[in-house]
Amino acid sequence: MADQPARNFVSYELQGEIAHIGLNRPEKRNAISDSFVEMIADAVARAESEAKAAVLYGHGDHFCAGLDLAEHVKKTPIEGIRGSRRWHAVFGTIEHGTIPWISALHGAVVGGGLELAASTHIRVTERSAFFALPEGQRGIFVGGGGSVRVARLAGAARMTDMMLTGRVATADEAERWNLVQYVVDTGEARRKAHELALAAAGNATISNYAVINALPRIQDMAKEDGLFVESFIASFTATSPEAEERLRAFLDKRAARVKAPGTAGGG
Ligand code: 1HE
Repeated sequence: MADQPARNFVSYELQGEIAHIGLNRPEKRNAISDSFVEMIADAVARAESEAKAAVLYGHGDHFCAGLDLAEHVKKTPIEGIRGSRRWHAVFGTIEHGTIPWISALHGAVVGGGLELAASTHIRVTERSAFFALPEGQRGIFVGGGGSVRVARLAGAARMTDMMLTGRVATADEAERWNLVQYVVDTGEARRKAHELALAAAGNATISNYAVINALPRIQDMAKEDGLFVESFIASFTATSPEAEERLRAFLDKRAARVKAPGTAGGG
């Protein structure tokens, strides 16, 4: 193994109801090795069990430099498949778990780092960040879900450009390409991600579950199937005890109103 599994490459902190999970191998730019993937899996499981939302960020100057290339020089084909499928499984627990995940991006968001960010539900980036898929330059292909998740965010044409030409996107380009939803100043991503996580944590748990699990699946369905499934989920959530209380609170004028952006309490 190219890394020392004895050290934990993932920091974990619970701030109230929000878990903060930090990729913590800055000396290798948070490159993800086999043991690192397992540490991410453990942190995700812990956040799922005790938090209402989670923030994912990188320690040091970069979010993540992707796959640990040192470990992959001499892998056999079947070992490569096992590794890729393990990334799929672990990133899938983020994407299709029970709590919303917000990633706070800065520096390099590259290769598997972008694939990891794409498995979170909302991406916040600092202006300094840069986004790339240098797999072609390394003689490999995406293996952490990028051909599905990154392509669905940015579109296959943009991903093809990034992979064929090595194009490196700025934060503003990443926002235009739908790779990220928020661009903030340097040093601000984690704070903004926490603010968004708090907002999401304030929703009904069942609504959040429906958003993160039903919405992507409905996207994959034919239109009529999607509408059919939507009705069941809408009815299931609306008839839950939590919905009854929240609907009652609105009608009794105990719940916050939607405010226009720029007004007190608005976005
Ligand atoms: C690494 C890795 C890594 C850095 N695997 N060791 N990813 C890439 O092709 C990106 C490769 N990395 C870079 O382009 C640069 O390192 C960065 C732009 C991210 C950062 O640059 P910089 O100047 O801050 O750092 P550095 O000097 O290049 O690297 C510092 C150390 O980290 C150095 O090790 P050292 O022992 O010489 O100190 C680097 O070798 C090491 N390092 N990145 C291993 N990725 C599931 S499929 C996903 C497929 C992919 O992710 S492909 C994309 C891989």
